[in-house]
Amino acid sequence: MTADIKRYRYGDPIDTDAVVMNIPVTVGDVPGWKVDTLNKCMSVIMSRDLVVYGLGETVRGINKRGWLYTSFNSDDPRHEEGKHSLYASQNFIILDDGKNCEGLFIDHPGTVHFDIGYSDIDVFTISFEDMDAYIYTISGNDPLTIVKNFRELIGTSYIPPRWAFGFGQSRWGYKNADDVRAVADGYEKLGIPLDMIYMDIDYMKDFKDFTVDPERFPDLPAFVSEMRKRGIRLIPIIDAGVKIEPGYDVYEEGVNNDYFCKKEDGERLVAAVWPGRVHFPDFLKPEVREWFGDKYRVLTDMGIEGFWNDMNEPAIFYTDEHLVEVFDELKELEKQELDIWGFFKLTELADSLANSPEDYRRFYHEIGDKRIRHDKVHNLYGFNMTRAAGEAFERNDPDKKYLLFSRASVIGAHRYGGVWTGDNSSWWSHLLLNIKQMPSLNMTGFLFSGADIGGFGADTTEDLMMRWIQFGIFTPLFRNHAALGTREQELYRFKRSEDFKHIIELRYALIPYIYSEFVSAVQNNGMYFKPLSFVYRDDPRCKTIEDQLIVGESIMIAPVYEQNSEGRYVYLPEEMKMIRFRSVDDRDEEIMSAGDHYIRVSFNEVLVFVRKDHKLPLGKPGMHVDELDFNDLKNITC
Ligand code: MIG
Repeated sequence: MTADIKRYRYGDPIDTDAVVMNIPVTVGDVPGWKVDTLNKCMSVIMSRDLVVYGLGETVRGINKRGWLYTSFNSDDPRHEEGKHSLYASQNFIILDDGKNCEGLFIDHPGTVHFDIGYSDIDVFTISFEDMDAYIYTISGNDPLTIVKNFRELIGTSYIPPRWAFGFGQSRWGYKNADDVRAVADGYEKLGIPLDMIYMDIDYMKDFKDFTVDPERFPDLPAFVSEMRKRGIRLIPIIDAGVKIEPGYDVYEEGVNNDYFCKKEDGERLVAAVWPGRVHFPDFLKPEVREWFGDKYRVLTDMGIEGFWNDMNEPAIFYTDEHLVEVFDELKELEKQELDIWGFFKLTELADSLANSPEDYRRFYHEIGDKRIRHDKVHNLYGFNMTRAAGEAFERNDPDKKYLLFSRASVIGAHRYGGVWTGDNSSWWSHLLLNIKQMPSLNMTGFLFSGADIGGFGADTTEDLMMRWIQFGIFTPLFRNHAALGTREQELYRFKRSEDFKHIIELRYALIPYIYSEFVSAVQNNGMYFKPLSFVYRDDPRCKTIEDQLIVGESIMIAPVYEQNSEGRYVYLPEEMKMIRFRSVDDRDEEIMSAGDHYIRVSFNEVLVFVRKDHKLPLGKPGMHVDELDFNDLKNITC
């Protein structure tokens, strides 16, 4: 296999641990690209037919042509198409003109710009702030072979426990055990299956990692087992920053052992995030990972079996230094008579406080005996936080699987956990974005992934939630999550709760298929979600279809993602059997010919298309994954 992968070296690359194979360095430049080390960039002319795939979690489409994407993990909750960066940086791309294709992996932990026909519609330029990188070329006859070869290079993706394929309910704002109980009650009362309830930052004492607020959760171990008896697992959040508070063990140990990131002058960086002033553990150091990873035991000892790692870009609300600068400038402004430009400056100044590029240049990491400025290895931070947890679980509990996923990510992190796509909004466009992000994430090794279903920010509507759930039942990570202050969106709150129940039951009946397809995609370095064009290579129509996906090997889905729509156009690359599900048992089947069809899809219906010569196994639903019978399956064939 290694014959299909070549490695090129530029400058003095930092070891990122993205790859698990040691490929010898080929002397010379990446073939086919014009490399300009002086200007720190490389470019290629794109033919008219060329499609560019990859980049994992970004805005816009499956075909990345026509935009500028920047790899720099960013806590930006407005995932609009004008943005260049989200929380993740997956620098793997596939160039495919239908006949020839090639994969490229840019192994670099700092800022990388992918200008894919933005500055010049025909030119693809990759540029660096520091051109210290290993660049891998991955060959293969088709995109799936390239993905397979690439994934061998980066190592096997994370597999969560089977129960993590159940449905999870989350909301920022469940304040205490009673709030969580009420959620369990709400689902139970209507008989809607549920496996997980997530605990957001409010469970902690003053937002301190590895603490539990004794007033809100007076006896967490007892509460964990109470919920387990009801078939529900609690999944707490862990944030990256450690609160500065004398007497708090995590803070004290971090200070005493020199585990926190420092500034140029050797003082520890002080940033403000949820707990107030915090220090950032230097996760790039193995001993810090070991220490922080072991801390998860505080919660696993109480019976907790899963976590989500947040704020690990790391997100910074402000630093002491930057706050002083901004206040100084504000005072200057106050002295002047405010004109319109002054007014704009005023609002910009306040906005400039969070996640400031200067702050990311203000602190350092220690890698071996080298001190490296944070911005140069920025994208490794979240990876190494998740790795800290993943490695600790394996070290301390090798026979057990934990659920683990992260907000920030980079290639390498896929071996330790999954990802969710962060703070989307309750917008129809973000349902479509979710559909498009999934196959891109899968290419880059992130198979256990999903979005906040129903949307995190803004107020959802019942119909948006319904259509989103109807797509979400196919995503491995299947979680309804919403922001503090937004409309409550637990499924039992809606009027058509019966319809929601039927769709969630359908998910549970599909779990035997979903789980086995997921695991086999991981084991074979394949993709659980594929664009149609990866499967139907000879059908040129498929490369333009981004709102239908192949799920596993057997089925195609065509979700509805527009408000008030009563159906949609679906393109069938070949004859398939369409199943129209209203519930697991209430369904119709119809053979559909290849070609374009307008298909009506009522509010309570999900369409599944079974591919020719494939079968879809369907089980019986249950209230929890542990209750499902994975052997009692009925095959629907085409
Ligand atoms: O600044 O913990 O993306 O899922 O609910 C917001 C509160 C912090 C961001 C996460 C979101 C979570 C929220 N967190």
